[in-house]
Amino acid sequence: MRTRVVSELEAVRRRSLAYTDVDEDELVRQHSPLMSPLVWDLAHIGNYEDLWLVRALGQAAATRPGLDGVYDAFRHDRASRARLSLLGPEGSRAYLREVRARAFELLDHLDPALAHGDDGTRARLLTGGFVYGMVIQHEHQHDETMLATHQLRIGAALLAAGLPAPPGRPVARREVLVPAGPFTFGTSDDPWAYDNERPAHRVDLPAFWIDTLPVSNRAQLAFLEAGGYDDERLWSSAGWDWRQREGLTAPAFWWRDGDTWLRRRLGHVEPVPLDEPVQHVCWYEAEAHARWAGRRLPTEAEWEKAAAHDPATGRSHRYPWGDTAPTPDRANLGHRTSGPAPLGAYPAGASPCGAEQMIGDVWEWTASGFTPHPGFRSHPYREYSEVFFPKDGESSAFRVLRGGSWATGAPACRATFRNWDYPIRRQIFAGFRLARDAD
Ligand code: AVJ
Ligand code: FE
Repeated sequence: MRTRVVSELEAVRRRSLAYTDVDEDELVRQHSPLMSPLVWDLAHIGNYEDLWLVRALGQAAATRPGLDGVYDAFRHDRASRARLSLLGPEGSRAYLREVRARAFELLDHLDPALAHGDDGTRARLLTGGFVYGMVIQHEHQHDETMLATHQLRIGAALLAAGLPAPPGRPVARREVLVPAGPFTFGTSDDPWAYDNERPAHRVDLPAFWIDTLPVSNRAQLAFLEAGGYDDERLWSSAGWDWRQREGLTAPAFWWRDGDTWLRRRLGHVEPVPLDEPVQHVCWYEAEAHARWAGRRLPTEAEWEKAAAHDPATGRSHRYPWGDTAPTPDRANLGHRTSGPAPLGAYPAGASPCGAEQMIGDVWEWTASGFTPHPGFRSHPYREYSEVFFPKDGESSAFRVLRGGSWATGAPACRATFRNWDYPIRRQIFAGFRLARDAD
């Protein structure tokens, strides 16, 4: 456990530093009102590590008092963060180093603290290394957010290009039938699972069909060329309002040049690759596309059953292929590549029902709002999940996304992992997969 924690903490830090190894002006500037300045994310990562590893677990004083207000995501919205008195780039890096040194020092003295077991709260934080997993995942989540800031940024590429993705392949079956029956939704025993993934509970679903692959750029282009963006009947009323207000006519970062569709991807301009999963579409666009195709988005439970349920054992696995950690031949995660891999690139990552690319490549919008699993208990803080659940009698303002993207760090990805965002968001690395009722 200790070796794993140290290597994951170091790996994610290399990632954060790579995304912020850019000119000072790029770090402090507000690239989009949707995003924080990169330098805010950077020091926020350190502040979170200080809160949880140094203070909550280590019972030590703040590494640098007075920073909590500035780096509290609930105190200041993203668009206002550039106006706060933030640590500068060098100051942020130094803060991260100081916090990390104290966190490592604590880790060296951890076993005696555990053995005393005097403090139930700390013992619970430490069960299965949970609080370390939480801090590692939090940093990966902000790294993905920083990558979305890089994607929104206008200008020549700042980040090194990733490795080439494995080639795609034609997949024989377009959709598969998932038979009716119960499956285990969520988890109670995954040590690093967030509170919102818990507890495991049985859910009985009617049979449904789900696509073996996510929707491609080719299919999104077909929707577009069939007039899908201009056909009000395909859109929900909220979706159509948003489409009108924003003038949506194609996925974000796409434009037409003569007969070719081009896209901007992390500072590079290139033709839209037809056989990749579509990304940078909002939930409303996904919903309209599904209606055009005579299909629908899967519910969150359907998505997880298709990804994780093994009818041979009746169990849900941590990943579609089983319980072993992701490898580059099974899933496109962790920004190894600079985007999603072509359809069919991961036959070894198929789930028992035959669905592919459910983990990695693109987050997949589901039909579901973000609500608590039955028996949910907030842990260790309400602001991670609970404050985003709808109040009694209201419906969720968010939609759940599943499966992680090419930009998601592996420690922050598994079949039970739940992400959520507003149905209008397009800067995230999100696409979708289609489903339908079995009649
Ligand atoms: C789960 C991605 C919605 O970025 O707002 C980061 C993750 N929570 N810091 C977010 C998170 C606290 C969260 N999302
Ligand atoms: Fe955060």
